[in-house]
Amino acid sequence: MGWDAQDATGAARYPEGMPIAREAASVALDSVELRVLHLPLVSPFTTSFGTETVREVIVVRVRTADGDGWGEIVTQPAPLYSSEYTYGAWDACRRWLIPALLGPARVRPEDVGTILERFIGHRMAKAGLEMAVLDAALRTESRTLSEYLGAVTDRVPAGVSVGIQPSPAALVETVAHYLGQGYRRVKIKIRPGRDIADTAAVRDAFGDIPLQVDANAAYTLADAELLAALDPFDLILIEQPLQEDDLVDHAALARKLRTPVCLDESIVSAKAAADAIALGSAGVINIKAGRVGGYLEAVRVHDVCRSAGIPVWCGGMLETGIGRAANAALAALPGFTLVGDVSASDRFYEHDIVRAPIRLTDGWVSVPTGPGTGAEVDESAVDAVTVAREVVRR
Ligand code: SMG
Ligand code: MG
Repeated sequence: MGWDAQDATGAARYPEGMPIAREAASVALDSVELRVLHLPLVSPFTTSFGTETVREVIVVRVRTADGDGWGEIVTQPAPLYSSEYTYGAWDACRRWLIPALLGPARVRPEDVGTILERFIGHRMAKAGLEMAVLDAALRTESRTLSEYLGAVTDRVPAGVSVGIQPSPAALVETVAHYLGQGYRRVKIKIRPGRDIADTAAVRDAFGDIPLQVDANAAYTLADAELLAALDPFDLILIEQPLQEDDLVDHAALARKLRTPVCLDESIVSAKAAADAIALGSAGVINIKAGRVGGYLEAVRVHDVCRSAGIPVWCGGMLETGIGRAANAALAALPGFTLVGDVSASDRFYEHDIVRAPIRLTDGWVSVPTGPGTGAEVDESAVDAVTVAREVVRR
């Protein structure tokens, strides 16, 4: 199954996919291991929340009677992107979520969400646990995550998310570096004071490249006029200009802008996506499995958007090779008609924790073909960056 060429907006068209029955094997969980990793970034990543130089992330390993599965909890160290944060997720997992999962004799990946439903929130934690169970279950069936989720293509175009740089000139230099590597769409981070001039600098330097901006909730509706000044730059979209819970204000803002408004932080579930669409708060939606509580809910968000005619793209949370492989599979679903933040591992990491890190081929990323997520974890690489470890047993 191939891809059509991108159109001028950076969108890519997919062939129609056949719906699949989504049911995987059940597994008998013996234990769940959590590790906090500190993975150094190749360069600092600055957003409207601040700067990170090390990716602090949790990896999950489930041990089952039939083999292991790995997942990733994409929280940040501090509750800035969302209310979740590393050691909050850690505590929720060890105290509540993992004991609940270890209750039944066997679990199917499709049961994880239901088992954990009574615990409010903690979506990234739930997503990482579900991913590990899904990985283990699909491996027992020698099945790929992409086939299970309903992928319709074997490669996805790569987009890069570029953090705020010391100056617009430095931003142009950084963007040139990524374009040189073949990235097919550029997203730049903006915040008040680093918006119009940065966008203008990139547009002036590179002409009509597919370009979009991400504000990470740094503005209010009072900034509508300022944000309308981005309209002349022909951006694909502006991502999450206002606060997470500002659906009504986003709808008001969308009416004032020519640039499509895309929601990221606000879309925490398929229901939230349906609400945002009904309110007119989003013309585009960014799908991140962690933010919505797992890859299964991510597919439900995709399905809601697809039937409403709302284009989606796959977001990123600086994933390790585990989540990066899973994202490549998700991004191969038919509704993902815009280029996502699906990048090569070396965009963030010199040493990933998997044996075959995701890489770029002519600006594309291959959808993994191995069983489960397709990521083969390099345990010694994991050991080298582990700063905390706990095993919760049945
Ligand atoms: O994984 O390529 C990536 C990062 C993409 O910009 C990215 N993510 O809001 O979309 C977003 C940010 C969240 C990162 S946590 C500050
Ligand atoms: Mg975002």
